[in-house]
Amino acid sequence: MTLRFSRICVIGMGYIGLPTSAVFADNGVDVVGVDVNPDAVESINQGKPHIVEPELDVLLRKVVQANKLRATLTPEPADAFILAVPTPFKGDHEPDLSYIEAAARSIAPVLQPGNLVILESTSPVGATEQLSRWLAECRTDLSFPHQTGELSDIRVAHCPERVLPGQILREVVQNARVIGGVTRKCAQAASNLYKVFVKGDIHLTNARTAEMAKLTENAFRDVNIAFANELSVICDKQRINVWELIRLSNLHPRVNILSPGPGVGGHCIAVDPWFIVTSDPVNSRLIRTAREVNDAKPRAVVEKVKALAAQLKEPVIACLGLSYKANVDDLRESPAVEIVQHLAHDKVGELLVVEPHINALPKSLDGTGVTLADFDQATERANILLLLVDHASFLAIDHDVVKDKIVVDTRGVW
Ligand code: SAJ
Repeated sequence: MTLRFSRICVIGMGYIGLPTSAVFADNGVDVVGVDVNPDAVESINQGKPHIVEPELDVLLRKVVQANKLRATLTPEPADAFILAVPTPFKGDHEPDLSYIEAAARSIAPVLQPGNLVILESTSPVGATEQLSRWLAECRTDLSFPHQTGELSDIRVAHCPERVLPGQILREVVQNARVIGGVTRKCAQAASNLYKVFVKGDIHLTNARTAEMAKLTENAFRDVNIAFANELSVICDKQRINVWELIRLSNLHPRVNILSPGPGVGGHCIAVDPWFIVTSDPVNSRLIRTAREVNDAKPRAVVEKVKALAAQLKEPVIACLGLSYKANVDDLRESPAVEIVQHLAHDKVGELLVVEPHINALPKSLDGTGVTLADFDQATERANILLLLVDHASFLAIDHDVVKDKIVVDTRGVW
């Protein structure tokens, strides 16, 4: 059975679901975008993204005006369904699959024989098969690949996204994709769908390998950043400039150390390695330790600032950047937010936050006495400049302005 995809339904209009929907729509597919948030649905239907991602506004306006993309609160029948919902972890770092389960139960009533269901959300090993089981529970009249293999009415596959926030529209098209099917035909069907716009190579495997591949990529990065962060703490104690050290060490042809920072943030690298650790705690010692090293880094920055502030009569600290990395508005799991929270809690001094990508401080900083300031105002008033995010607008600082200030540059860019 060769599937033709003229209409798809995407569940979850977030950082992945919305750009993916817009790109499908731009390539001629009719897309129904589903989200539980009525404000997001309304905004999308007006052609306005409710998230910040370069060039998404122009593309969304185009496909909404062309009637190729429409958002709604409930799933509708389609040739294929893509689930792009969050997979956070719970208090004990166990993955929370409740959003996937809810999405599965919401599409089950509209499934028809021949449909393809794809899980895009980063997921622990086994989640795609579990998705197939949840769908089967709701639709006993249909057969699913974990039951009847290649003969199933419905195909189920995992196709993890690998795009870099800030570069999503380019990477979603250009990156290679790993597609894992519950069966081979499931993988092939998913591959046919993504070929609508993906220019990178598409590699087929089974669902478990595809799930693990995605977790492995982010755990690899986490472990390597942890190495850099650990070095930065050691070097501080040894009075060695870690940035110079890394630059020199990286001259070796087989050494490539990443950059230390204030910690690791975002909803991917700081989260996904835990899906490996909780699935096999005994054998994942290195991956767990890397998480712990990176999670400890914000506290190390706070202690450094506290020691410097203690030498001043009236410390005024300009905290530059709140997002989890440069040139995005995303504050999720941001080490910069955590550092500002600790500084406020420990009453280290007056705190002025500069974050050009937001208009109001996040709720987590409510009632802390922290104020949002503009760059010139904050850098002029402060006696300590704490660079937390290497936003492009912070890089070209006038060195005369900072020369009699105490500078803590967590990104090594000044
Ligand atoms: N960071 C450092 N030092 C470095 C590199 C990064 O401290 O040398 C920090 C960043 O400041 C940030 C965090 O790590 O706080 C993560 O940033 P990132 O740009 O490395 O990655 P993300 O989280 O924006 O996106 C990652 C990407 N995965 C990999 O590069 C392996 C992306 O391709 C994935 O699609 C995404 O996770 C995801 O959705 O899983």
